[in-house]
Amino acid sequence: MGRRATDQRRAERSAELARRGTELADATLRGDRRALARLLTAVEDRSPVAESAMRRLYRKAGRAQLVGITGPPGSGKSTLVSALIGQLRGAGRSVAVVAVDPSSPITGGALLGDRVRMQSYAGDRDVFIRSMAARGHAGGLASTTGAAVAVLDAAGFDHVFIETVGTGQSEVEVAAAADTTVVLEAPEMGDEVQAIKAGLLEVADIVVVNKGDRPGALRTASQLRAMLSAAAPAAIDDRPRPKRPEVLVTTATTGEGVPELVAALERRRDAGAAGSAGPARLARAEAQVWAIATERLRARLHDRDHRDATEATLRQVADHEIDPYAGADRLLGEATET
Ligand SMILES: Nc1nc2c(ncn2[C@@H]2O[C@H](COP(=O)(O)OP(=O)(O)OP(=O)(O)O)[C@@H](O)[C@H]2O)c(=O)[nH]1
Ligand SMILES: [Mg+2]
Repeated sequence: MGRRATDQRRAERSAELARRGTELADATLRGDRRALARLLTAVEDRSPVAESAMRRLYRKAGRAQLVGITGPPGSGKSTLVSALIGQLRGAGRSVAVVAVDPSSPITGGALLGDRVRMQSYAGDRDVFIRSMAARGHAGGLASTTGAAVAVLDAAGFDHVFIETVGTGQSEVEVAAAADTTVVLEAPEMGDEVQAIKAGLLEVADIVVVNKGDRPGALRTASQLRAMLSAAAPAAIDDRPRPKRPEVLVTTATTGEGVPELVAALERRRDAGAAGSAGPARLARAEAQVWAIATERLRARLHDRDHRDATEATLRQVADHEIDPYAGADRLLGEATET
C-alpha cells in the first residue's frame, strides 16, 4: 500500500477515535454513568479517545473538591472513605472515588474487597467508585489519575476522593492530584511505619488517626501533634497548607469523628474557593502540560519525518562530535520548525 493510502487510513482512524471521545464526553456530561465508566477505561488505557474527550470536558471541570486519602496498608482508608460518603450523601452531596493501587499492575484483591464494602451504595447514581491499577511507564499513574479526576470533576461530582496506599512514591502523586491531602495513621502501628510516616506527613494537610476505638489512639494523636509542631514548616514546595496540619481522631467503623473531618474538609474548601486557582492547581496544570508537551516532543522526534535526523544527532552526541546541549538545541529546532 502506498504512503498516501496509509496516511488516509490513519487519518480516518484517528477521526473515528476523536468522534468516539467526543460522544463519550457528551454522554458523560449528560449524566450517563456507563459512558463515564467507558471513558475512564479509555483514560486508563491512555487511548486517543481519552484525549478528544478531555478536550471536550476539561473546561467543565474545576468545581469538585479533590481530596487525596493516603496512609499505610490497613489503616482504614476504604472504611473511612465509605463513612465520608455516608456523611456527604446525607448532606445531599455527590461523591466519586478513585481507588488507586500503585503497587499492582492489575486490580488486586484489596480493591475487590473495597468494592464489596462499598456495595451499599450500589444503585445510588450520586456515588461512583472506580478502581485503577498502575499501568504503563513510570509517572503514568500520576497523569492517568489526574485525567480520571478531571473527568469525574467534569461529570459533576461535588467531591472526588483519591484513595491510595501510602508506600513510597504514591503519596507524592496523590498530593499532586488533590487539593487537600488527608494522611491516615492507625494507633501503634510499630516502628517500621515511622519511616513511611515521615514522608507521608510532609504532604499532609490533615492528619487523621483512625481506629480511635483502639487503645493508644489519643496518645498517637498527641504524639503526632507534638511532632508536627516541632517540625519546621516544610518549604519543599509552595503548596498552600496550614503551617501545622490538623490532627483528628476517627473511628471509621462507627463514624465517630467523621463529621469533624467533613467540617475540616469544608473549611479547606471555603479557604480555597476564593478567586482564581491557587498554587496547588497551578503546579498541577504545569505538571500536566509539561508531561503532554514532553510526550509530544518525543513522538515528533521519532516520527517518520524526523527519526533519521534525530538518530543522526544522537549518534553525533554519542560519538562526541557535538555536545549534548548542541544536540538538544538542534532537536528542539527540528521538532518545532514547520
Ligand atoms: N477497630 C477498628 N477497625 C477499623 C477501623 N477502620 C477500619 N478498620 C478495619 O481495619 C481493616 C482495614 O480497613 P480498610 O478500610 O480496608 O483499610 P485500607 O487502609 O483501605 O487498606 P488497604 O486498602 O488494604 O491499604 C478492616 O478490617 C476494617 O474493618 C476503625 O476505626 N476501628
Ligand atoms: Mg483500601
